[in-house]
Parts: sequence; structure tokens; C-alpha cells
Amino acid sequence: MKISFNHKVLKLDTPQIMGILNVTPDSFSDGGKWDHVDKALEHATLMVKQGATIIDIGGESTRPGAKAVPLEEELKRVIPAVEAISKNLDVMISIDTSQPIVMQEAVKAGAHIWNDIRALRLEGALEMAASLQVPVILMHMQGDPKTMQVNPHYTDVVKEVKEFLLQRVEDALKAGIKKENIILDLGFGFGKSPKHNYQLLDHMQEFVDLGYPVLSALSRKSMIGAATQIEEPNQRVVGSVAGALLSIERGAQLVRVHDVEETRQAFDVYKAMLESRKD
Ligand code: PT1
Repeated sequence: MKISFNHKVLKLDTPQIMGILNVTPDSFSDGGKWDHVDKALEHATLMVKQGATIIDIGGESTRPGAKAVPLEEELKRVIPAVEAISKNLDVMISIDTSQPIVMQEAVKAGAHIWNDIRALRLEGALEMAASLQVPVILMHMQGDPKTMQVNPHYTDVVKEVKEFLLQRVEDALKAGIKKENIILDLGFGFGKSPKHNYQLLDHMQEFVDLGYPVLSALSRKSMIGAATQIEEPNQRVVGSVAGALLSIERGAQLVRVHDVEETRQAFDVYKAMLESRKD
């Protein structure tokens, strides 16, 4: 399995780390520290050195309760960062956006992957993804970011998330998006209680078995806080690394994390164990 776009190829036979680069002033755990282009490039450079093979650039905060960002503002935040990183680093760039126009401009500036928490449900998104022929991450969410954590409800969370994702895959294929350009994401923290999130984590292998690469994104989230009783997102590193490791053991090919160095060390141990099985 692999992800490829514009001469860049990422093999998925070992777990890959996507480093989070927030260019929002109100980001939930980095507090907008990296909101300028030089700072963004500096942070991306560090994450690549630490083992990230994808940098995920986001100009809209989508954590529970966050407000929408106007299109012009999102473009102003994201595009200069994409230009700087694509010019200076050998890394894949994903864009955390739901806006077709932002993705179109980002691809012109050198981006490789469309990471959409709304799974291409905004108007014109499916068509834009098909026309750009860009790999897409389709994520599950119940409700919308403003209200999703008010009262999340499922009869069978694993079944319902799977049905949603398979429906989005069907719609994507129908729109002309290629099968090899589809990546799935269970959407930890998006309209889910801690128990829902942990049931999904436990059953991640079933999603991997659908035949599409799976991205696990639980870094510093409230599900980690719920298990560890740690309130401060930036103190949730150890729990987050544990969650990333449980994900790859259940077959996930990609993890989206704040703490690249710590996650890579954990994956190095996992890979050493796998290596020891060979003769
Ligand atoms: C995600 C994701 C994302 N999450 C993808 N992109 C966020 N593909 C941004 C909490 O519970 O899961 N997959 N882009 C950030 N969103 C959240 C959601 C942050 C919940 C925090 C929480 O604390």
C-alpha cells in the first residue's frame, strides 16, 4: 500500500507519522505558537528530523466548540506555510481543510493530501478532489464541531462509524475519486464519548480490513485526558504515545501526532520486535 501524488510516494509497509502543524491562533494545545511562516517552517523542519513523513497544516481549529474561520483568513494562514515547506523540505504535506478553494490553492502551492474532517461533504468538495486527483482522508464525525460533544449517541458505534465511512467511500468513488487515493479516519473526539472512542480504538483492525489505509488521530485529545485524569493537553504525551502504539498494533498505517520524537521512539521499539521475527 502507498500514498502518492505529484512524483511523491509514501510507502505504508511501516507505520508513518504525520506531524501536526497548527497555523491557527486558537489551536487547542499549541496555543498558536507557530502562527508565522518562519516559525511554521522551523517547527516542520524539527518534526521531519524527528521522523515525520507528512506535515499536516491546519488553518481552522476543529476541536470541540471551535468557531468557523472565514475562507480568506484560512487561505492567508495556510498557503504561505505550504509554499515555505514544499520549497524547503522533502516531506508530504497534508492540508486540514474542508474548503475546496483552500485545497485547490494548496495543491498549486505544493500540497499532496487533502485531510478533511467533514469527509468532502461541503458543496463542490467531492468534485474538487476528483479533479485534483489528490489523496483524501475521509473522517467520521457525528454532528458538527460546535455541538458534537453535547450528547453523542450510538447504538453500535463501530457499526455506525463503519457504515458512514463506507457510504463516503461510495460517494467518493461515484464522483470519480480513485480507490488508491482514499484514506479512512475514525474521527476520535468528533461526537464521541470516551467509551465510544476506546471501543473504536479497540476495533481499529476491522477498519483496516476494509482495505484502505487508516489514520489514527488521538494525540493529546480528551479521550487521553479521560483515561489518565490529566487536564492539560500538553501533559498527555505518554498516554498519546500509548494510543498511537495500540493503533499501529491494530493495523493503522498512519498516526497524526503533536509529539513526533516520542512517537517515533515507540514505533522504533515496535519495528525492532517485528524485525526479530525475520531470519
Ligand atoms: C482528526 C483530527 C484532524 N482532529 C483528522 N484531522 C483534529 N484527519 C484536527 C478532544 O477530544 O481526528 N483526524 N484534524 C483536532 N480535533 C480535535 C477533536 C481536537 C477532539 C481535540 C479533541 O480533545
